[in-house]
Amino acid sequence: MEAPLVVETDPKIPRQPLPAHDGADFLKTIPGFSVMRKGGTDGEATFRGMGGSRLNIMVDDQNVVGGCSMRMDAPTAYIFPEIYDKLTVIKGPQTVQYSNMGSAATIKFDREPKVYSEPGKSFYGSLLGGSFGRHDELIQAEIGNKQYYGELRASNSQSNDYKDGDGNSVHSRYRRWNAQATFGLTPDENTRIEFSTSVSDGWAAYADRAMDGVKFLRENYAFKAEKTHISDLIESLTFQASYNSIDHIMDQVTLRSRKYMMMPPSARLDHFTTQAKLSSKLRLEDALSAVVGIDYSGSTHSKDTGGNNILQDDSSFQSIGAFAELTKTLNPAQNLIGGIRMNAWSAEDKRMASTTSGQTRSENTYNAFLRSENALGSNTVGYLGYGHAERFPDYWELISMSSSSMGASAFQATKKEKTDQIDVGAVYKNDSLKISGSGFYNRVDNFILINYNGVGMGVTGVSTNVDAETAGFELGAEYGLSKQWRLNSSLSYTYGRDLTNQQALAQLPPLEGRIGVKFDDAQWSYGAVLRMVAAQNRYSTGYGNIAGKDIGASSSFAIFSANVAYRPTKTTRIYAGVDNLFDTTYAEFISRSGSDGMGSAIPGYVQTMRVNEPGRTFWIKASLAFD
Ligand SMILES: [Cu+2]
Repeated sequence: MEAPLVVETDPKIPRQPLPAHDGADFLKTIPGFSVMRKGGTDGEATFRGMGGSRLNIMVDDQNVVGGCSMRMDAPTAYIFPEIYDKLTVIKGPQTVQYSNMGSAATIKFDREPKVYSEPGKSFYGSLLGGSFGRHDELIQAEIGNKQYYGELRASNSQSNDYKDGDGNSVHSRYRRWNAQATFGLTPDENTRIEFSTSVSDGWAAYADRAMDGVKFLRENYAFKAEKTHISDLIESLTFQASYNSIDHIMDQVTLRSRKYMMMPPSARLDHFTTQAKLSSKLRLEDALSAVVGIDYSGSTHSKDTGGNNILQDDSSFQSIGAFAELTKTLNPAQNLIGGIRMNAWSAEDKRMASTTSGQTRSENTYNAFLRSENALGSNTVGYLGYGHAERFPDYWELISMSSSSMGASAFQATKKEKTDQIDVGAVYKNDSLKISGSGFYNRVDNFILINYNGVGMGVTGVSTNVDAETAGFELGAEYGLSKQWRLNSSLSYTYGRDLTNQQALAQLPPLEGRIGVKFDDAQWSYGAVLRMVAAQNRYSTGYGNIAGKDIGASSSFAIFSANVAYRPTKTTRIYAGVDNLFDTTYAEFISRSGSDGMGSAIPGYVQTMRVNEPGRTFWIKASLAFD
């Protein structure tokens, strides 16, 4: 963490433990994030215990939205971190620039297209091999000159079932591939017009449910035009538009022997999303700048009725928003940043069998924040902010989780969620020591809590509104013992309470700490990481979010991992590591139950309380870059 509020990192640098080739596993290496495990990939990321649409997850400023009504595909399932150039996490409701404002955090995976002053080309490639038949391949090629540029990025990742620390195979094999192409025109220094397209697909076995994902086809088209240095007032004007489609099929046939004759053998679900945004950076005075804009997003979800492959719409959502975010420099040591956003939402229930079939609901949401960033002496920067974020319920909360066992729909009854949050933090830096801390407290009115108790045939969970509060912190320290030796550590915790039901707020991860040591002489480096997680005894069985629920207490664990890296030339890197060296058997508190969703084992696999994490894993990775 370089700044107290914003975490930035380079997704091309390997992480430990080795992430699956998806965004959630990658985020897990950042303090404050946890991942709910479902199998080998497609885990659900949460930040400070908040997941789903409380996290605004974007690639190149577009929202990615999964298609599965059973939440097989979190947005991060379609994000392959290594093909992006930069990952940014903005903690708390402390920006209003992006549509579907995330009340807990804003997470951006971005490409940074090269600017060419003369003809050039570059290439980056990496190969990875690991235990359990894991192998990843990735290429990125760029070419351009003063007038145009082009990019190709492609990746493939595959793994067999992994084994947990007890040596039991987990139903978790997967494959994902992705290809994307970008073409840009730069007719002059201040103009950029860019077209991009990407396609990805894959399949994944799940250890926590009765079905597996056999198709996750995503197609994406995006257009972006940007003009900079227009006048003294208008620093830039940007227009962007995108189209996304997800075609998802899950079944209980392809990756396992069929078990439930009363269930449809397969289900198909499609999600189409269009987004557009016009924004401008303004310089109002020397010490006052602004970003203002309007945006639109619309989506339609459809599913087949019982495995017949005939798609019918079950819902549509629209939102139109406007925002302004201002930065005022009061003096060299203090900036004030504030913003407001308004969105007009509407949603239609298009399900045939629903007590609210054909009904529409329309509602506005309002967001605002204000924060002060201060230099506190020469080595310390700090901030204090307040944010108010209103969140319209998402597809899963309004449609997937809206029918009670009595058949009544919560489509109209589920209220929008309102978060009021205080964020505070500071970073201290000198030559050998860096200490950072961030903390928060919030009160959430109408927190959308999913109640999975009393589920029946065809009912998974029901959206309810409760009042809740959470508070927590992330701390980090890095100390240089010498030029070559560095120590680092982090600690994170979130406490939460459901004030309506007078119980623990569900799905909050326990206290977690990490200690790392690294030796680096510029050619060779050696590192080791100890990750320690406390037991979680605060839980509310049967309550949770759109992706999972509490199933009981969890035990503490400590996992030791080690790595070595070698740089034979300036552009070649070879990394190797062993994760979970002592082959410990463990599971994360928020992970899904290790049964088939009907309370019994998947045929041929051992049933565990939760989906266990991988046991000892060896991996080696090589990357090569040249211009
Ligand atoms: Cu699915």
